[in-house]
Amino acid sequence: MTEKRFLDGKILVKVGDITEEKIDAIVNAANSALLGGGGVDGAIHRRGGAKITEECREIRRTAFPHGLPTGKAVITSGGNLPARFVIHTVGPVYGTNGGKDAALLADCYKNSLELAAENNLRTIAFPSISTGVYDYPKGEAAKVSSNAIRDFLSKTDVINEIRLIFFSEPDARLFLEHHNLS
Ligand code: AR6
Repeated sequence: MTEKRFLDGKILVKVGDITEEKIDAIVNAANSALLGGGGVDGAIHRRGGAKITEECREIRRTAFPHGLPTGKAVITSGGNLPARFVIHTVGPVYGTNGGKDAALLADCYKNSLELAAENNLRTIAFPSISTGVYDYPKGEAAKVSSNAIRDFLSKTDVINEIRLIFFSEPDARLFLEHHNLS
């Protein structure tokens, strides 16, 4: 699949491994413990190294002793990754939030983008949050994420580029069939 751009070129849709993105920030689909796990979270902590995990531990200790709530986002350095920073957010476990899955997934995108903008970061890459272990249907997630991103870009111009990184070609195609970017 060739890469696709939307919204005046500000959004790039591509297939790849997010840990290889050379960019201001990549977003991690974490869990509330913030100490690593499987999927993209495991890959980011593995490649990023102990510095990221240490910073996460400190965030837990000082700000979120009971864990990062679903939908919220925090930032650490990028450790050994090509990305300068990692923004960690916790997606909803699909079907366990009393009908609030979509609102919580939208919060992940909105809060991650706001945190990037607050830190004067211009470029950010997202994985498809919650669509792995957390079981969010990929077509529905495409609608929610694209709406949240479009809303954010309509309000601020701090962010120059948002890359949406899909781990497989079928996942990227599914996004392209369901998004609301154009
Ligand atoms: N680059 C880009 N996308 C990836 C990569 C990668 N390196 N690896 C996986 N994906 P998941 P979740 C895709 O399960 O559903 C973890 O154990 C993957 O194909 O990583 O939010 C955490 O610790 C899928 O489309 O995250 C949490 O406990 C998407 O990333 C829990 O899983 C998200 O899949 C979070 O579950």
